[in-house]
Amino acid sequence: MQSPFRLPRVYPLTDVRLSGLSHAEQVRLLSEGGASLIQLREKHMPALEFYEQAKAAVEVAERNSVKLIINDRVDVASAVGAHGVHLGQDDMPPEAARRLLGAEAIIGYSTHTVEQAIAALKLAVDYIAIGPIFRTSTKTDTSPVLGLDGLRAVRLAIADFPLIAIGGITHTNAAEVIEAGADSVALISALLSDPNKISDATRALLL
Ligand code: 3NM
Repeated sequence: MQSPFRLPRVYPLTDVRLSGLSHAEQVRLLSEGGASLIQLREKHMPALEFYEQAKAAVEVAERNSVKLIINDRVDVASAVGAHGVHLGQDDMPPEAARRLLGAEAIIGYSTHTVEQAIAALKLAVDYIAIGPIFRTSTKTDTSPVLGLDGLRAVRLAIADFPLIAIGGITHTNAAEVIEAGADSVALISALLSDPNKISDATRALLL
């Protein structure tokens, strides 16, 4: 395992349908608001369109010194030269992604229970995400809500391993999520639901 990956406090994920904006435009606005690590999350586009959008987003990210992580698609991450990939429980195993992307790649991994979080410590991953912490309408097939107590239990179980909390996180509850043990909060709707306020909403969380 490499030296621990330092997570920024805020980890935005893009959503083209929710924001009505391209991935590159979202990366521009999120980085203008101070984000330094952003995940491109795309569940609907054909591969060609996502590849082209991801390539454009990488260019914007490089100009702004932002690290870009691609959700699910190891092939797209490699093809566009992203900093890494974020994998779910049903995606390609992290070890296989590591072989393809190399030792320097940032590999994140979604977990939804204490047991999954503990199991993830043995994998070739740089951080784990735990969720959903609260109810969310952005993702429909989520596991049961963990709440802040569930998050505390995960933190206790994984010691100081880099941990992102996701699911229903807002400007109102972000501080208590960090307080309960997350190194970082991952957000979609709280940052993107008003496309005219993406930079402001990001900046407000980083204050
Ligand atoms: N993953 P919002 S919850 C993408 O539990 C995602 O792993 C989750 O969106 C998990 O910030 C979620 O709008 C949706 O609630 C997060």
